[in-house]
Amino acid sequence: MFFKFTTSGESHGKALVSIVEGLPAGLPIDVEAINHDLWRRQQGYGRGGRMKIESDTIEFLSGVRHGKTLGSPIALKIENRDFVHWQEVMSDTELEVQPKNPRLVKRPRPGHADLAGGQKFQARDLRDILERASARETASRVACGALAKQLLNVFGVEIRSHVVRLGRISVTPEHRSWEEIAAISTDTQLACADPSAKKEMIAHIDEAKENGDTLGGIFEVVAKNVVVGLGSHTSWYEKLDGRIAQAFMSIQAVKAVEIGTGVANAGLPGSEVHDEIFWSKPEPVEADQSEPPASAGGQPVGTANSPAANAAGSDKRFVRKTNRAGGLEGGITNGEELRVRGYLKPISTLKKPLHSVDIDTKQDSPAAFERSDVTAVPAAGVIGEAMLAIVLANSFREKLGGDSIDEMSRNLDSYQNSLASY
Ligand code: EPS
Repeated sequence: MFFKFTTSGESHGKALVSIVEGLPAGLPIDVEAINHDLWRRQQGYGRGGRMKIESDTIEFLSGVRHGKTLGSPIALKIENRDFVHWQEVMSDTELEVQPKNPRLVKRPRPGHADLAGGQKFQARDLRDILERASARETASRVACGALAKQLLNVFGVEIRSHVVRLGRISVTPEHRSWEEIAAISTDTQLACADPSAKKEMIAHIDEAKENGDTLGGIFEVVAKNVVVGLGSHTSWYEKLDGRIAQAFMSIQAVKAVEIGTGVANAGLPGSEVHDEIFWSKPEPVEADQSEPPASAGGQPVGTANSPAANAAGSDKRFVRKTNRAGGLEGGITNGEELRVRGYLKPISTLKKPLHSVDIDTKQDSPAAFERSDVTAVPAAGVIGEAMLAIVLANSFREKLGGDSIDEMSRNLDSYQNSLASY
């Protein structure tokens, strides 16, 4: 059984509902941890007024009993508190009397799904499109991702994220070690490893808000202690980098994905890109290894190969001194930290609207504006963690099978024993 999830729900509808399939039986569920991730997603600096209304928490409808998974599909619900203000506009039954303010959307926002979706689905009220295209849906992803994280935690996998760039402000140096990223409080409104860049980012967001504008940026998600051998080189659809890219690109506003130092690697010779392999004792990772040697353009290795990669009876193992590949070679995890970056375009709802056209009158008109966020980059880090967790949980299920968490753990032990004698 693979780890699968699906979400349903409109931004201002009654609730977001998700179904998660493929968690083994007997996994203890920590509801507080799920709600904490939902809270983190909502805190992101630059969110609009909506976040003052919502306070996301989950309710399990099925699949969990006495605090543990049953191995059956899990249904969970997150209420939209804002729905009380939208009951007529979002009514699921036909209205006999139209609301005083039907909040019809006729002026598509450039960059949003409004126009292309309206044309495709023949919607004369673009609200039919935007309600589902909205990033409100990512609350569901974070809840499902938090469940995936709880499976991964059993196998020692940890996932964290941080903001690398916000608009024109970048963290310097951009590469940050696991220790630096893990030291960032999970309660922060903007997870940034560089306090002075963080200050500038906040000022930049305030300035964009003042100007009625929006900002994009880059977030990085890092997974540590990922076993060697998830994903496969054998078929295009099994390559884990491809699956991660799809998962990240599906996050609203993400327009590019980078694995390791993939973007810079395209401009360097192979001798400065590929992570050389050694057979030796793993070197202790020093916190100040965050700055890669400029000439090599490489990243220091955050963690050595999984302990399972030890040869039997030896404390030597395959090691790499750099991790420019971001933990993936040939679409297979190689035991190094998984490092994935998502690049977001600025949010497409601008308070100072861009030029658009009324879909009925065809007259020039400013694009629609209701209420919006200035930036979603800090929140996107939390969503990226969830998407990476979901992809990895699926890979663990593929690799290890098993109906219960105990059976999965036994299967991992057996696989690690085979790695140890390699
Ligand atoms: C969104 C617009 C804003 C965001 C919303 C996504 O909502 P509203 O139009 O109700 O103010 O706050 O994000 C969320 C509600 C959320 O939970 O992330 C959009 O148009 O995509």
